[in-house]
Amino acid sequence: MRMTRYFLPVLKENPAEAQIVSHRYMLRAGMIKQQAAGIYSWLPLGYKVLKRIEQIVHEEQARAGHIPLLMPTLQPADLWRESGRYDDYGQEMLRIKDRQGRDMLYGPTNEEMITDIFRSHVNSYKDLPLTLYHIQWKFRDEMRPRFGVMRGREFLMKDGYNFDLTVEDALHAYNRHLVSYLRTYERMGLQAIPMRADSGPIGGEDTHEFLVLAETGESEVFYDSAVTDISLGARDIDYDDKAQCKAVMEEFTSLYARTDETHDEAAFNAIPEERRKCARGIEVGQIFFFGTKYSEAMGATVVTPDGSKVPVQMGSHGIGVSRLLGAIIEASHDDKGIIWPEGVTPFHCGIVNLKQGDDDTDAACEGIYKALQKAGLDPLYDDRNDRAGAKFATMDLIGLPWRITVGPRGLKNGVVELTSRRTGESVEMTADDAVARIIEIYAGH
Ligand code: P5A
Repeated sequence: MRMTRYFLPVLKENPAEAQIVSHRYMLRAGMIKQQAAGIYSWLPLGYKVLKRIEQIVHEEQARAGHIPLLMPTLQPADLWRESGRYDDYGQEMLRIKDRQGRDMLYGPTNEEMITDIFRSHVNSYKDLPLTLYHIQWKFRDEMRPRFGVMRGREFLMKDGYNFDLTVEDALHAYNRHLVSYLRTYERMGLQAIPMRADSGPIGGEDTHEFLVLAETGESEVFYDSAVTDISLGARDIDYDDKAQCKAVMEEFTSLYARTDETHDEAAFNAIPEERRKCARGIEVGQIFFFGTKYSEAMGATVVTPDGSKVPVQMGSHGIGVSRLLGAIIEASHDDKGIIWPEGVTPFHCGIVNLKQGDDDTDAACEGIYKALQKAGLDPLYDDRNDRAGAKFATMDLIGLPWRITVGPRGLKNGVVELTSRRTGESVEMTADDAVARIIEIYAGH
């Protein structure tokens, strides 16, 4: 993309309404525009990152064997009357009447609807196990929408639902989701710690939230610092292997890590004092096992091998897709702007032309731009007729992890400059080498 043709409405001033750094940078980098409290338009740069995050989520869901579908945002109230949640959900639910006077709602989650799909089409154990998911907009009329996309009213969620014959199989689905979520977050450059939590309006006994530690996080968390030393890394996981998924789940959840809702002072105090941590975190996901809560109420049954009929065992699993943009920025920025991890960056590399209109410099930039595109990468070429300082400031603000700077002085010596946004380190090399280096960096992403 050429900057002169793009739509990147960056702001010079800090917007007064933004209290935390991710919100500030998302507004300043022209990623989002607020349309009403907690409701945003996703401008091109923000939309691009949102799509990259969605893509990672889809890839990791596919790896775990989960199947995508798409349910609507608007739901009939009658489904929620069946589960009893229409009355229970309270003011967070946005209730709407259609022209026939029928009660509708903008879905805050989809347990009822997916259970309805299941009961309409599945009735034998032979069709299990089954995990369906979608990435769809949700609406929760939050009392205090704030911090930009962190606590929106309209927000994008990946929500998945498993259907199993036995409790043991459903617990495997729980463990499988836990492992697959760990991998999803790690690919985005995040450490998200599973913590025992409260199940709230979704229900069930077993539930873990995934928390990214950040001072600006809304949740208070208590944990054993040893938990921050564990990562999934490049382990090869067989998602069908129950014992393997259980072992990973146990490895990540046996050390003390809880949100304030389930905090147990006595258990916490049993941890050696120097490892006892009390901090704040951003909840980027949550997994639940609730057994037959919805299937029993809504008559979603399956015939077992011995011919009897039982309600199907279920759980649900959510990732805060739009919230993740905020979480990633909170975890990765400096005083000049965002620093995108390679896995989610909106453009792979920025190209800065220091002397627009100079034939040699223009030609060198064009050459780099086309070579990167030919390699399947997505560069952003700042071809504006602007001062170098202004171009650098924009690149730093929008946070592309790599920048190639091209100017007449370097070209005289046959070199351009390759700069890492994270370290600020610059290295001179030929344009061909810079392109090759960028291609090599992204080969693993
Ligand atoms: C699991 C999937 C559920 O709704 N039902 C379907 C279950 N879980 S949850 O924890 O309530 O939500 C899942 C994730 O969505 C994100 N989230 C939000 N993001 C932005 N703004 C909000 N107001 C908001 N509310 C929830 C969180 O990341 C949460 O973990």
